[in-house]
Amino acid sequence: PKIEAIELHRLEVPLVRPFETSFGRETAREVLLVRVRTDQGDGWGECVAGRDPFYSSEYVDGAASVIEHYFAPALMERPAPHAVDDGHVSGVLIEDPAHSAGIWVDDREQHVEGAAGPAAAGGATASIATVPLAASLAPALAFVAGHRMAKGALEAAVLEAELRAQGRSMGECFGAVREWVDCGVSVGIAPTIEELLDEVTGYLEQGYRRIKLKIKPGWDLVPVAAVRELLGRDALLQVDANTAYTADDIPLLASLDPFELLLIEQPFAEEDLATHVRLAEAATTPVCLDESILDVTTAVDAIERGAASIVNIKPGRMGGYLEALRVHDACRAREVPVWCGGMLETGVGRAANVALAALPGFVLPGDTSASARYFADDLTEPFMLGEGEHRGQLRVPDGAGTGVHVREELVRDWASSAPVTITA
Ligand code: OSB
Ligand code: MG
Repeated sequence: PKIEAIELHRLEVPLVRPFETSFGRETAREVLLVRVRTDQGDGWGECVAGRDPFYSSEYVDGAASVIEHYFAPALMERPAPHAVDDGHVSGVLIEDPAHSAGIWVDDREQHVEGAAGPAAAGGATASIATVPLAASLAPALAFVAGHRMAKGALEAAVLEAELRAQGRSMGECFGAVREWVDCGVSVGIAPTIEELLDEVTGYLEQGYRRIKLKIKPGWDLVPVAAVRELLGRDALLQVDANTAYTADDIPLLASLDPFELLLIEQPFAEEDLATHVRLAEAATTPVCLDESILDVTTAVDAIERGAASIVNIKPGRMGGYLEALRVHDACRAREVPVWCGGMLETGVGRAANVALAALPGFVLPGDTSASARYFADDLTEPFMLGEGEHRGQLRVPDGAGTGVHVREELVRDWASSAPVTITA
């Protein structure tokens, strides 16, 4: 396929309940959707950036801007004006034999198949070769530093268009080994312990197979003790600090050990692997990384240093699903369990996440909750938890592309600004 146009849609979708973390409180999800139009059909991708640069340095305005001013022109065979005028970027416009569109390729050529080392041989990474247009995105966009969430949204849209044209599902492309995936739920910081227990009780009644509590200094030991007591010893319980702690808190965090948590997620700063290593040595609870895992290189480094024994895979944060496949394969080769994280995605992003979570290395329940946990009405067919043996699970979509359809009337109704279209 050849990319003919890229559309950016900005939406504001109200959440059914406010979501509070150590870095802030959200009452609505600011969504950036990318639609890629190709000569063989369209694809949608969802950007996971938040409204504010609090979880990471990326945020929605920045993602929309970098796509409009750098990525879309580069993919549309138009030299990015800034890149050429400043002479900062040593990109070259080439004809890629895999498809008819010219693409920008960075001189500093990055990821290619096999970049993950031995772990990349075979495994899910092998499927990258079947989607050459999507695979051409990361190298074509590498001339821009960072902005992984923006890159990931574009790649997801291109991947969807390419798979729809091939009549293949994301699950099939990624190498899904199951039709249903285990779901957990991420529970925000609550105003009181009583309200926290009410919320958790509701999720248990709905069937969720794992509870994740958001923690921060002052909201850790007491809520963890209360929820562990509610759940009983056998239920899966884990915590996520979103970088709220420092090395001084290692004894406090180690005192969570008796609660037999499945893992503690990202207690320290994104850049600070060393303090995560120290906690891993001081505590029995496994340390899991989220924000620190930018790609397969940082994942392997964190594992080899002993900073993480479990990895949260969020494709959007790693620049896309294809890099997420590399991280999956690298972790699997090292017997490191992974699970699929979430960023309060609508059905567009959720569909692809659920397909990814069906890979063999995803051995822990993900933050792939049902649509109703987030929104009164989803942008796509709603994701609903199964019943009977599928209680607490979501079914992996098997239609072409994401397997779900975007309700375009809602994209219009919920728009927070006019859509932007970049054409060749
Ligand atoms: O750290 O996992 C996180 C939401 C926004 C930003 C960061 C995180 C989260 C979540 C929500 O925990 C997970 C979900 O989508 O249900
Ligand atoms: Mg997290």
